[in-house]
Amino acid sequence: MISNTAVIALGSNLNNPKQQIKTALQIIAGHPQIELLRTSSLYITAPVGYADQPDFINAVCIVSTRLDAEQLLAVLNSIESSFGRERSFRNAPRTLDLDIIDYNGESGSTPCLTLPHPRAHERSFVMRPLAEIAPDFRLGNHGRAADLAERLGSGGIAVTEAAPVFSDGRKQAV
Ligand code: PH2
Ligand code: MG
Ligand code: MG
Repeated sequence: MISNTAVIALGSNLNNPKQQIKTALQIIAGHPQIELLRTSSLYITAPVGYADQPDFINAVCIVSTRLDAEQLLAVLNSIESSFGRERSFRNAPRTLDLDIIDYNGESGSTPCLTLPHPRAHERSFVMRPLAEIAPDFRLGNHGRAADLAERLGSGGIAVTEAAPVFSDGRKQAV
């Protein structure tokens, strides 16, 4: 089987964000062509960019998948839509945001997807959860996740709940 590794960032700040993130992880884990390898804790984070909106819950997961990057993006976009995501304005509050941060360490752009995610390395709400589950992960040419997280600091971000655990007892599953 062709196996690809992707890092996905999850974010929500509307309608019970913790539950949105946990349910999204469950759906990702249950997808026939996606295997959830690792899940970070859930973090509560101050909004970055457009500030006049509720705090976010953020998490990061690492998956193995047979889907190519565009197919994975399509799956994530359809999960977002099923959560009632509406796209009103850039950085608007959202029920669920699923971003591909990295796919096999590839770099490049299509009209829909830029890899690695062009802003992830400057966002502690992505880098801290990623550093928690993969400190040595190298994001593009920006260096190690743990170093990036350290440099960005812990202002406006705190762990609020441990990583969900799968009901069958598998580590890091929902
Ligand atoms: N997502 C954004 C913009 N700002 N701020 C936080 N704390 N968490 C997010 O997930 C987030 C954000 C655009 O996707
Ligand atoms: Mg985003
Ligand atoms: Mg997005």
